[in-house]
Amino acid sequence: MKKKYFFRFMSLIMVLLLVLGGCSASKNEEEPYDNTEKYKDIPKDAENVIRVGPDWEFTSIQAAWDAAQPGSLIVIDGSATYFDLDASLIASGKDNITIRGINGRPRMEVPEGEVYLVQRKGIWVINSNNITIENIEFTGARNFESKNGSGVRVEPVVNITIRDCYFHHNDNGILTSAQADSTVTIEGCEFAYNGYGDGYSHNLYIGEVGTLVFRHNYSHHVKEGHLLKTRALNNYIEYNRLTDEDVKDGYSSGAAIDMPQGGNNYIIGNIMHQGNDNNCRFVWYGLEEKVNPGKNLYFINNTLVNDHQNMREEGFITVRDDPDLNIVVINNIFTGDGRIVVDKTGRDLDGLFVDKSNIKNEDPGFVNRAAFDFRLTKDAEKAIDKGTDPGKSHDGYDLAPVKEYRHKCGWAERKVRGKAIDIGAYEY
Ligand SMILES: [Ca+2]
Repeated sequence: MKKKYFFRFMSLIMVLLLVLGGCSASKNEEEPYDNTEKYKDIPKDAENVIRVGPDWEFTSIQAAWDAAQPGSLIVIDGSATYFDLDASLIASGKDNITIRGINGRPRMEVPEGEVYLVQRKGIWVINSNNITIENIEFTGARNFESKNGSGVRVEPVVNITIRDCYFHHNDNGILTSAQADSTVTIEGCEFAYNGYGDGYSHNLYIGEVGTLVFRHNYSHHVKEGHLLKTRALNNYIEYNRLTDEDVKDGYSSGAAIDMPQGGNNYIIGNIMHQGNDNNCRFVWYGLEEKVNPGKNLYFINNTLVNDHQNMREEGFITVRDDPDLNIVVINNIFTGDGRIVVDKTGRDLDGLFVDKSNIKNEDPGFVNRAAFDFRLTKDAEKAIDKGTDPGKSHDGYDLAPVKEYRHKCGWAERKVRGKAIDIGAYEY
């Protein structure tokens, strides 16, 4: 073989080995989701950019807001931490503004023991419409009187998007007011170690808004409150990881999802876990007196794992006592003790809801249950190709999952492989 051809041949072999090696590595290890590239720098085509940072024209977020106009992009240098006054913001007087961390994730912090909060409400108080907040960390929002300090407090405004943010060690991560014509969109965020500990503050608490869209978030380790509490009329809760994990120092959720007013709720492709302690509920629907007009609960392709040892009489899903409820439960894995759907009085609703292709009280074979990796192994025969096409909701929403949660705070496309859709939040 001529030298030139020999080298070409050898390079081809090397490429093949790399490709094959790459495939076998990704089969068993979940590659961490990474979006740092997205927030590296100011986009080249961005107009009306206002910069905050130690080396830029503004050092406080509020000063940057005051200089902004509708349509502005406020960027915050992520190489710094911003404390108290420099961190705080009352967003009011103008709409349609994006605030984004770049060059790392900037941290807005109220140091421990201090009580500095805007209007005693939050590190940021949003009183403007159509605001987008991206890639910011909020920590230390405590109000020792109301016990309701929030990383971000949203007043009655129309539409807010909060993306790729991290909320930890606040009374509430996010707390929003009621606003019927508003859509609250929260995606790619992490919530951890929030909650005062009295059960009235939560990793996040959405008021009575029109619609909540909650996608590929990771909510875990809340103190006594819920991993997600929402009073929205319509809730699209898709492809999230809502897990208690190891229960210690009182960080244990009351419920994974509490929807006290019920509504039209689409819960698709989520992973949920409850640990072994007193609080062991997964989903509450419409258990308060005031309820939303919608009576539809779609629970599709979720994976729930209950590590509580004494929950046989409890329900994975607890709903109010109402014969008009439309409860549709398809393609879910329920691992551990518990009935699937019970009402508030503890009555088992078996036979009174749509119940198709669910795995009940069994472990179908997860990649690593102890490490909360609930993807399927090849031995998960009861789950693989055993799902049912969930079809559409009463209002035409496509119920089949199109994504999967990727740790952490990310997602990947979900395509049906094999003969049919798999049961649970992951397609093998
Ligand atoms: Ca399949």
